[in-house]
Amino acid sequence: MNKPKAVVVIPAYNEEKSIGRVLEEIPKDWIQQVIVVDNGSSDSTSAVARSNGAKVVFEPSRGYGNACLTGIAHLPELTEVVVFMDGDYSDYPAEVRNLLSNLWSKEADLVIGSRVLGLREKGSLTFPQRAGNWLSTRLIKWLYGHAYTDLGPFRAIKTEALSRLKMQDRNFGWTVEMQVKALQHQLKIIEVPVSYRKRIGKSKISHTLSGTFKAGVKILWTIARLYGQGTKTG
Ligand SMILES: Nc1nc2c(ncn2[C@@H]2O[C@H](COP(=O)(O)OP(=O)(O)OP(=O)(O)O)[C@@H](O)[C@H]2O)c(=O)[nH]1
Ligand SMILES: [Mg+2]
Repeated sequence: MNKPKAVVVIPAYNEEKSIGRVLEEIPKDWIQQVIVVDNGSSDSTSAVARSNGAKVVFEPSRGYGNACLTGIAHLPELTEVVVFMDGDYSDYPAEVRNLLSNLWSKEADLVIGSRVLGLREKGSLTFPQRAGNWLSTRLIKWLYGHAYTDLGPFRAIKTEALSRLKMQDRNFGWTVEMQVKALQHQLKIIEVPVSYRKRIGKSKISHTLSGTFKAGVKILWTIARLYGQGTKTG
């Protein structure tokens, strides 16, 4: 099959224990380059990433969205597809093949890796995460008529479509911003099941009470805000 020129962007904050394994397992025949965005780590994330063949760029301002924005600012010219995945080894890097082959063969603009449709290690998605996903995707269905099953981080999007979305969110609202804007821009969207497991290293967001709460509020607020903007601008 004809393959797109695809680049992986991995936001990483203190992931020295996991990032090497993530990079090792990314299928080289599908990916032109891996960009690890070191989000101000105090450990050896960047050294480990570099020694595993990634290009490392730095984003000192913390926040998942900030790291993704910096990653896409460093895409090589002519990149056709950008893949996002986490650096904590929760996603299965080899499944990037499935994301890309579906995106390409179905001529989609955006492929969401759905952890809800895939195989999950017990405890890898917490109850508040599942409830938050359910609530957010229901709200999106109600507002836009499109049924997502997940807001997972593992996804692939055509570069040209991504630039039309003019992404802005600097932290937890990034994934939902992309999905809502994709609907507002009438992108062709598909989902494929992806597997998910417990992260390597200490949980920073989803297994902490304050992280879960902040992320949940930000996600719901982002859906409401984007809907408001969309109705104003038509
Ligand atoms: N928490 C956090 N993660 C960041 C930041 N910048 C980049 N990341 C990376 O973003 C990805 C997702 O963050 P995670 O901490 O795994 O978030 P999560 O999956 O919701 O929760 P846990 O895996 O339980 O910590 C990881 O690769 C992080 O290293 C940041 O400012 N904060
Ligand atoms: Mg994680």
